[in-house]
Amino acid sequence: TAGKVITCKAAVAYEPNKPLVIEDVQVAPPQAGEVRIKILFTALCHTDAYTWSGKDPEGLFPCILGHEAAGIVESVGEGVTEVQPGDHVIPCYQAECKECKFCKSGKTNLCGKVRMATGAGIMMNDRKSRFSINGKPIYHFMGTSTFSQYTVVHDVSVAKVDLQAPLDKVCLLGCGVPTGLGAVWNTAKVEPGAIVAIFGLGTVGLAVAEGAKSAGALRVIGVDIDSKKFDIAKNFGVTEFVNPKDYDKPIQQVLVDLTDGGVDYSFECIGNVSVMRAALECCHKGWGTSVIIGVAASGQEISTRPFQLVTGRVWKGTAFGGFKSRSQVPWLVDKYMKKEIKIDEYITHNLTLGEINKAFDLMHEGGCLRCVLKM
Ligand code: NAD
Ligand code: AHE
Ligand code: ZN
Repeated sequence: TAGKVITCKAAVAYEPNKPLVIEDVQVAPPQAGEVRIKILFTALCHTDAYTWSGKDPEGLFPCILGHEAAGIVESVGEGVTEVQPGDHVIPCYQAECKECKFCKSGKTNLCGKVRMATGAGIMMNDRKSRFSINGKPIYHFMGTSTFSQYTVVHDVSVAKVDLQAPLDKVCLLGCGVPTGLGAVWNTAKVEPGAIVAIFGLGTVGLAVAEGAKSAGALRVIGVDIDSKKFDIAKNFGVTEFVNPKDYDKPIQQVLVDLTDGGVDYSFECIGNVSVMRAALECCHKGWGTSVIIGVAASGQEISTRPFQLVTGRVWKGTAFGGFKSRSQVPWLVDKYMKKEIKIDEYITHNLTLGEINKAFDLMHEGGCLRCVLKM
């Protein structure tokens, strides 16, 4: 198949919120610096639903969504040296070129090399899409587009992983689990004995809990409006639960009262700007740090009294938990293989690509953490 167009099934988002359509899609061969991957398993992340909703300023239609997946390299374009056909890989929406100003800074995991293209739904080389249906281009998404049996990505966006690793599990290391763990380990750097609050107990929030537990946090307070999340959250390290619906006072006040002045670290894992404010304001005066993980809709803005920062609270954010993707995703895979981090426990449902709309329904119903689709 190398060098030839491949026709395969993909879920196409034609318009915001309109059900995805399983189509025969033509996938062009990879050009210089590109890799074509046979995707075997993909999960759904809340961010896919966000872009599909039409609220993502970078959301382009028609497109192929999906960014939490694993597969096998089918072919590579000219000049690609770090992977070859047959390699098992995880596509990484956050690239790592190791050469740009960002990669060399030692201060961030963001990479500048292909970010413009991945935000514009095209490939760097010729600014075109590799996906089409009967000659009509379909946009890429986040440089990954994993809701397709084959996809083309930039070589700087591919992490090569252990051949023994089960791809139906490690696909989750493409986004949600590393994001939560890394927010704790890399961004907040939670220390033993800390008091942590987590807003939103989906996969990202539960991975924050797992990270906090492993960092030695003393109290891990989970906040969610869906009481069904509470039972499962215990298994991930959440020690106390708070449902904002049970209180008349603002949730930040509830947490300050519960913790003798506020938490040491808080994490917003929802994408709701008023919760982001609450997450900052429940932090302890003088040092409390709040990390924004959730992605908020276009036009939404955060606010608080500057006095909150003047008096020592710190507001931060994180993308992919601060992990350098190509360098560290293989390390996370190894940690999973050594049973040092969970993955299986986040997978509550398994469906097929053809059932993708049902998978999105499950995500919105609650009771679902990650749903893995077999391609
Ligand atoms: P999810 O939908 O599985 O989980 C969200 C949880 O928040 C649910 O349990 C829901 O009940 C709860 N919730 C909703 N509104 C709430 C409220 N007002 N108060 C308390 N709880 C509330 O989502 P997920 O896949 O875990 O993703 C979480 C967020 O993180 C999303 O915004 C997603 O886009 C974002 N995200 C960011 C990154 C990053 O790199 N920054 C990576 C992955 C996901
Ligand atoms: N196009 C969106 C950006 C959303 C966003 O912030 N994405 C996160 C990853 S979410 C994964 O589930 C991220 O990594 N951001 C850094 C980057 O380079 O995009 C919008 O809202 O504009
Ligand atoms: Zn994601």
